[in-house]
Amino acid sequence: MIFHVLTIFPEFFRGPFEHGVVARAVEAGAIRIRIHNLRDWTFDRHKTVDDRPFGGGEGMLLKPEPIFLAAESIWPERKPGQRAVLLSAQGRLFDQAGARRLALEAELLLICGRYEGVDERVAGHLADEEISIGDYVLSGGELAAAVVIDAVARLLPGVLGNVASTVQESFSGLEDGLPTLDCPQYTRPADFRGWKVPEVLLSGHHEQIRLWRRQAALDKTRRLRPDLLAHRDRLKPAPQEQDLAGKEAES
Ligand code: 4GX
Repeated sequence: MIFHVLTIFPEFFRGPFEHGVVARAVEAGAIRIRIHNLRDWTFDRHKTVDDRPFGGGEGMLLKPEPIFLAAESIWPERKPGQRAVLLSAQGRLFDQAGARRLALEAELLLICGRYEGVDERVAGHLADEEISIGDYVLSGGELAAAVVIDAVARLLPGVLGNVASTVQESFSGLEDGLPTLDCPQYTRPADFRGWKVPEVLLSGHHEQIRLWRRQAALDKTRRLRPDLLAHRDRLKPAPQEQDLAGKEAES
């Protein structure tokens, strides 16, 4: 898979991809990351990428022309499997399902907004979709693009040594086909400052360990991310209603 990034801060991407899984994926040839400087598609003396909003208002917007020219230079004719994504706080929320979906593409172009935003014609007529990595405001799309690349790259064949590790963990762990958080995990020492590892994990009883882990994952999800289970309960209302009916009949 090829990741293209369009940015006014190309230096930003030197750091994040020099280490870890993404760096190894590049070295192994599983992915390519090409950073494109938006100012390369400006033709005035000052390499202007921004301008004031029509109708007035605070701040500056990225102009459409350099962004369209860059995209048309990267992909002279747009083919299936070439997907352009605008990172913005207005976008659809990025999640593990979104990462799995993008991992099916051949090439991604991640367009990083800056300033107060980007001329809306980029979202309307160039980007295939607008993605937000979370409900908070970043100072630019660069960190968001790095997050998307990391989450997508590790799903690609040949990137992670252990394929099973991509299905076991949070948000992919299938509990009735829906995500839960990871179960709590422990390593040595079995007693750290008096805080003991749950006995069952030291027992060697694989079936008991499996049951404990499933319950612990559910408990932790209920405590920290009840929204994930609310989703599950909405999709499977029947047993709950039966339970309630039973309880009402008892009392
Ligand atoms: N997840 N931001 C982008 C400028 C901007 C505004 C509008 C395009 C359209 C963000 C996020 C995020 C702040 C990045 C605004 N670009 N991006 N920037 N949350 O907050 O992705």
